[in-house]
Amino acid sequence: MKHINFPKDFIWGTASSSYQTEGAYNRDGKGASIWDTFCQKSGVIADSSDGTLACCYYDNYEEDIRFMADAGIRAYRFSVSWPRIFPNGDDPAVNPLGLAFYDRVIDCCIRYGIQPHITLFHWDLPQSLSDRGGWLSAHTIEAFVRYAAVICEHFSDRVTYFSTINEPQIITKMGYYDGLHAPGYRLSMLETLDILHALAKAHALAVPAMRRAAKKPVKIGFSSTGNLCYPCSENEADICAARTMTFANTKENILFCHHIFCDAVINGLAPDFEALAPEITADLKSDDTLNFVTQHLKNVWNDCSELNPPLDFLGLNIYNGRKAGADGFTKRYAGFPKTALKWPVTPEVMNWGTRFLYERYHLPIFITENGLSCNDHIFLDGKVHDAERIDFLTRYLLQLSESIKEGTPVMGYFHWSFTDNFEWHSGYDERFGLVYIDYPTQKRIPKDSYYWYRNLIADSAE
Ligand code: PNW
Repeated sequence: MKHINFPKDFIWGTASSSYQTEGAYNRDGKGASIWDTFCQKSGVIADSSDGTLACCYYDNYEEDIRFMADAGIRAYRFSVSWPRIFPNGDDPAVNPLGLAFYDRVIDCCIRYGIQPHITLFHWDLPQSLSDRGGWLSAHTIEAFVRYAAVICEHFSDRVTYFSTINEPQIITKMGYYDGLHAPGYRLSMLETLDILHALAKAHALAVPAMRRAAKKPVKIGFSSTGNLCYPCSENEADICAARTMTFANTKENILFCHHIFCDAVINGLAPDFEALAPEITADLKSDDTLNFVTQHLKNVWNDCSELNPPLDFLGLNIYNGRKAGADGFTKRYAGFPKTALKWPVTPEVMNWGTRFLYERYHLPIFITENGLSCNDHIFLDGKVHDAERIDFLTRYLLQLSESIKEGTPVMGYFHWSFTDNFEWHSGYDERFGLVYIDYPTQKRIPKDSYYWYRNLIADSAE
């Protein structure tokens, strides 16, 4: 029998992001982000909603943090909204009211014994910077580095853990290629990779600037996501195949893989141009040649050996993966378990994903996101019986504990998310929280999974 068994000092946490929870979209001098603007376009958000109110967390943060503390949660990962600090992204002076809000949040965490983990960029790019060239402009990169240093200088007396960017892979794929996320562009795969490179550069320049600005030593990382494969058996050949397919340079993997970004910013390695170029050429809308693509990639990614300042941890956002082996991918049977978003339930990725990524990057790991949307309803007894979430958590955490037993240094787990929130282009219909939000009243109702998580944390401490 396998047991969920975690080290006593394992950090049990929960995660959220600014645009998805805060609301108060124009309060206290905040500028517009690309998400404020994007949501106003018709047809882009499933329920035509936006984040102008979201969870009203701007006013309710204390209630949420108190609920976290009541569950024994030790760490809280949240993001700072860049346009609250610099309304246009690069204003000459910081907005003191923006800093004051996060001062309140952080002081509240500390009062309740919760360790704050700050993410600098969880997708809400100041609209003004986007209008002036966005990530492809050196100016945006400079502005990010300055913003990162200001945040580190101001909060490092109370905060140790900082992440630069959340999921560069989803930013580029969904924001600049599929157009499903802000700013809604549909660039070519080649151009999208230029944006990915710009994010790598912004990260790489921000890290030393943050360390210089910090008042106390800080721990810096970022959160990566992407395709993961797990083996169909424990035979060496199948494990090997799953590893290879995780880091494949095939067309379907290019914009949703861990390794292009991580190889550059952790290992200082350029992408495999020869493998990528033909796949990208096949995707081009123009008749550019293979030569052109190869040369372009080489020009853009020529600085990888300078993109890897030392990091303290690697954040992994893990939701699902594919079963693979020496014979290729395993087709999922009809009726395979899926979450409300139709994401397959594949707990084994927690075990193998963390192992494969540790083998390649050798950094201590935090699971900075994992969770699911399911059909949560308030029942007649006024409770939310989310058995599906408890089942999911049990399976995924069991697999995570297996990886730790095998020696993978996983330091903590941040459940996505603490409360229900604005799920990007899916709007409010998708509910990822341990705590239900009744949006019309903004009432918080802990789901059964909240109590399950509380018991798990208590049991793990024994
Ligand atoms: C993450 N995929 O995004 C984000 O960091 C969160 O803000 C978000 O709410 C959460 O996951 C749930 O969606 C992802 O298509 C979006 O595999 C899409 C994917 C993965 C992560």
